[in-house]
Amino acid sequence: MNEPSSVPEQVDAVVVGAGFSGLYMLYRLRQLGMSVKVFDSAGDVGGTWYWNRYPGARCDVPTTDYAYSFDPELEKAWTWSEKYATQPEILDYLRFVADRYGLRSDIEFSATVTSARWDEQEKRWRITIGCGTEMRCRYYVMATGCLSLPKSPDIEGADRFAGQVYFTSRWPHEGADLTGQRVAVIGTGSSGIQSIPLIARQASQLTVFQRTANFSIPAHNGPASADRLKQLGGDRDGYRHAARWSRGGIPMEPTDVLGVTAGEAVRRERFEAAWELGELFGILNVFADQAVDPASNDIVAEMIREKIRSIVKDPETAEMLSPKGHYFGTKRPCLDTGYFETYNLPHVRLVDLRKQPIVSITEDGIETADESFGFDAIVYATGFDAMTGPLVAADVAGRDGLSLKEKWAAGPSTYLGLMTAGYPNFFMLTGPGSPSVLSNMTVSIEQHVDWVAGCLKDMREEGFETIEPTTLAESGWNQHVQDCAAITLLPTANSWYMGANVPGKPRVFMPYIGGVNAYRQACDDIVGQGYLGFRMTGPGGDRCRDGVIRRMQPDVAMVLEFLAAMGLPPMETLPPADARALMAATAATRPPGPKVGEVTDGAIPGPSGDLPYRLYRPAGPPEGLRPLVVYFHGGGWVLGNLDSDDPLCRDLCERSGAVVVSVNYRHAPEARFPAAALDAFAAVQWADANALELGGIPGQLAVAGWSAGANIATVACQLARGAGGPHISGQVLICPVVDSDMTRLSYEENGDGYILTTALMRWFWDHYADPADRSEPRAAPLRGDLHGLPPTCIVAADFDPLRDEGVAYARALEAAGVPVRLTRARGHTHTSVTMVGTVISGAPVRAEIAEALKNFFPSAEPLEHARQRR
Ligand code: N01
Repeated sequence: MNEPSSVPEQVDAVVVGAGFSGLYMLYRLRQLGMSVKVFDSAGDVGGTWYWNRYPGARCDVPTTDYAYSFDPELEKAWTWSEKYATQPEILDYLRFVADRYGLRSDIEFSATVTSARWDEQEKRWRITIGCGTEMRCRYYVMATGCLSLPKSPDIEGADRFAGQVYFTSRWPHEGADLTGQRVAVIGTGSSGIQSIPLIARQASQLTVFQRTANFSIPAHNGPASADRLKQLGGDRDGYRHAARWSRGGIPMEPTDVLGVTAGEAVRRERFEAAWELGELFGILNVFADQAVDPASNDIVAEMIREKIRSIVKDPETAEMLSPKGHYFGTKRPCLDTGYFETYNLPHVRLVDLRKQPIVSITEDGIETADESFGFDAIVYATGFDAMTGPLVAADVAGRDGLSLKEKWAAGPSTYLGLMTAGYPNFFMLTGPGSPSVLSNMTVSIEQHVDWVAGCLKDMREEGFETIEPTTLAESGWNQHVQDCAAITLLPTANSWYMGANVPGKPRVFMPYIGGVNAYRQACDDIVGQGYLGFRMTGPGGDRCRDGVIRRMQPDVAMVLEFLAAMGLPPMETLPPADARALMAATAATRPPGPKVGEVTDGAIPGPSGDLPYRLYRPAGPPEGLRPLVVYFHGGGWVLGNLDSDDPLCRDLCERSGAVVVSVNYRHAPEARFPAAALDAFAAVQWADANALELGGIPGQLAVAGWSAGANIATVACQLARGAGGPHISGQVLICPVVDSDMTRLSYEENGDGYILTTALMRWFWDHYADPADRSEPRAAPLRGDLHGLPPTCIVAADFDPLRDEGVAYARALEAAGVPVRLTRARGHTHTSVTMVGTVISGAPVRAEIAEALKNFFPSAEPLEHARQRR
């Protein structure tokens, strides 16, 4: 592997980029004894800090944390002067690092890599630099950064302007003297917000063209935080370790205070503390639910708007500067120094492009729909083609000649943001699908570089020459990245995270939002499992450990972790009364579920005494008749009651628009098989007979249930079919128990660790039915005659021991001619789909259930019509 570096056209590794990531990659590859060549189109090291020299450019992560941590001696040798260092100081730091480790000798500056092609014969990359110099390498690393390709100014007439034109991302090295000039700034992202106060100091007139008002908080710059310095000084290793295993790459305890339930005083106190602290991760951590719950998010957003109104004197300007239309944190918030105050200066004006869009840039200024402006200089602070831009721009072609641009035409596809299938030995540092821009970049960079270096070392030791992810592993990771984003509000914004700032770019959430800690764990787990999801080849043979590293929905995994940490006793070790009490205690702490029009309790005459029921009527005119759904709660025939499934019933009612009647039935072991099933049938008969009184449309009756409740729901359908009525329009069976056979594969795969366990299921059966009765169709409806049953919606969850019997029931019903909709609750457990308000990823499944319910019924009949039919 270690070929002599005197052969210039062939090295072990080529790295593109000499910023934070490229420099450290070079350092680590050299440690492995590899020959390396780094190319950068810039004239010096620095990456983003080489180019972004606009006035006011600073980091937005405290510099104590925004630095390398790989060498304690380096940390001792460098002292930052401010809490947020300026661009010149950060650039000095990177120069200092390059010199300290003698890195420059392997870096070629002002050299742009124009193409990279994988040569399958040679198992090497052919790299073209500039106009034609060629180079070969075994490993090709793009350390090109996430925000390095400026977005072209997509504004009509941009090339016509005769005055000075500046881009914040390509600011002249000699600086720009704007003294006494009439200046326009277009764009109010971080670059605009940092530069506007300083440009205002020079310009005679400054006009800011704002398309989207942005959230910004004061940086309160000054000396580095004494508290942080003390922590670092006291226990550097502990501090850096905590950063590596934190959510964002900075040691910080995530709050568990919920915005929606906190009192006004707590809300205010937490917000003011974050405002005073002046750190992005602080303001993003005011409430635990602000990134997922619109109501909580709005509390923070409104408090920021209040601050803006208190700073900006002109109410109209203050209103224009107050962000609306996107949730706080869904576009990257900014840290500023006197940004909003700048608009109090008499020579500064804000133009709202939502009200008067730019029509064209002209020779001497800017024309909007309402006005013509004359300028001496225009500053574009219009952002970047983020994350994918620099990667696809580099003309990378993989094994089959397919360019990365073509492969990613519908959005980036990576394994861990590190590699992509079809491109062997091609590594991206902080690529799409990794925490990157959502984290402290330096921590994420070090983790990526260390992972790549570790991987190359392992390959060498095991005799492999190439590595590449499998398509299965890659699509699994892409799915996980999207699942993590989908439970947050972030995909709702037109942000550069979504590619929404570049016209025509696919709308895909690109960074990994699951956290630096979760991501690091996934990377470590992959290595621990023999490079799961990677194919390695070499002279000694091939090795492929195919698979998906994270299949569970992220919020489901969090709930499981939370429950495991509580250390509750397994239900099956308790007497039923204690198990019921435990279930009631945990249910008391969960969110209540959505509001519905009306909730009333009543009693049904059952076969041996009254059965309590709770009726949920959707919002709307009280006299309107609705389809009726009789619902049975879960709990293994032993546990549960009207309260246990209350949030789920509210959710079903609200989503489907049906009247839901939740019926409590007799429980085992006090009332064993077939008591629960007979109660269910009696309840359905009663509901049918009393439909009008319940607000239901006669003849439009469905049943639904979860787990054992789904068992008795479908048994009731079988009994109704056998008895010739009542007519049931459809059945919804959520993770149903339909068989007593516990040998299916899903029991083997999911029988332990996902709340409903094999042991618990056995406990349920033992309480409910004698072994001799368990194959009876009223206990195991899969074994019954399924002909003539109503249209069915079955939910089968991936991590449920009952998954396969649910699927088997769906297949058997289909074979019997019953229309079936099988909904796979991907990444869910037996219980998680029902956790309304806690497990956000369950919402799309419940939406599907509601859709199925609606489809069971013909469109609602007018009231009079229904009454006549009765
Ligand atoms: O770019 P941006 P940026 N007509 O995309 C507007 C990092 N960073 O360079 O929001 C009119 O955020 C655009 O409007 P809209 C940081 O991660 C860090 O400021 O698309 N306006 C927006 O207002 C940051 O998030 C620091 O409606 C147009 C602005 O231009 C990322 O880099 C400092 C337009 C672009 O904002 C990017 O920040 C600087 C058009 N045609 C940057 N096109 C630190 O503090 C775009 N806009 C470390």
